[in-house]
Amino acid sequence: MRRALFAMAVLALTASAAQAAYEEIALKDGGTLSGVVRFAGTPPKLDPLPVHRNREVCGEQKASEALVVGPDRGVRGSVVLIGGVAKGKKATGEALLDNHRCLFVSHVSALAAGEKARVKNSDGILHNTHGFLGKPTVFNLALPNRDQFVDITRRLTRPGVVRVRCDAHPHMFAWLIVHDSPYVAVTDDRGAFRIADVPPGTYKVTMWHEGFRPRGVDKDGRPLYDEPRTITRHVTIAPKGAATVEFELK
Ligand SMILES: [Cu+2]
Repeated sequence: MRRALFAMAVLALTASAAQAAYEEIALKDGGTLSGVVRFAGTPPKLDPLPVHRNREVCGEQKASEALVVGPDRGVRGSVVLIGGVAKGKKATGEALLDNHRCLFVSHVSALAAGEKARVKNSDGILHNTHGFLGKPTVFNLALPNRDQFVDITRRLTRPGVVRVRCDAHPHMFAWLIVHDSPYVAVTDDRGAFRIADVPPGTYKVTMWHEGFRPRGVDKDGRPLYDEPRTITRHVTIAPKGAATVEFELK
């Protein structure tokens, strides 16, 4: 009897998780969360990444984008996610992952699950854009032609961190952070971000940044870094209020 009850409870949990899809509503009193991610201490100097193929187009080497520290120690490419927003604004953005001069532009993108996402090749050489959600592949796209687009919206229906690489060029890698709501942003060159139209409430806010301490290379010559890191805060956003939060990356 107890086991049967337990099984039913598990089923109920699974069902409620499946039904807890994000709901778009009209917001009247949404607030704003803004802030900055700064590097604490002296940032490590990252070695440039050697280019192994298509040097005539790509050049000899590319700067690593695993850690980019700008003015006032602002960190570019950190992701800030507001957790637990079940109802809120409509996702209106579009993620474009461009293979541009043998780099992924942008190196870090964030979007809501189901929001439009496309991969582009701006170069006249073959790139192969390969995305992994954990171990499994979520997309694997050979893009031989210049100005070729592939829509990957339907490959990104589950929240999570998608690691992207180019199978043709070991120096090329990027990140797509897929969130369960549109309340997510990537920091700019100054380390700043802004998320608007947040329903009033208290939220768990998470800062994510890819690993940047070098850990050598794999057998294909891909650069390895340590694990991504996260910092979590609780933030209250008042009706039509403006909350701020700062994160320190070390
Ligand atoms: Cu490539």
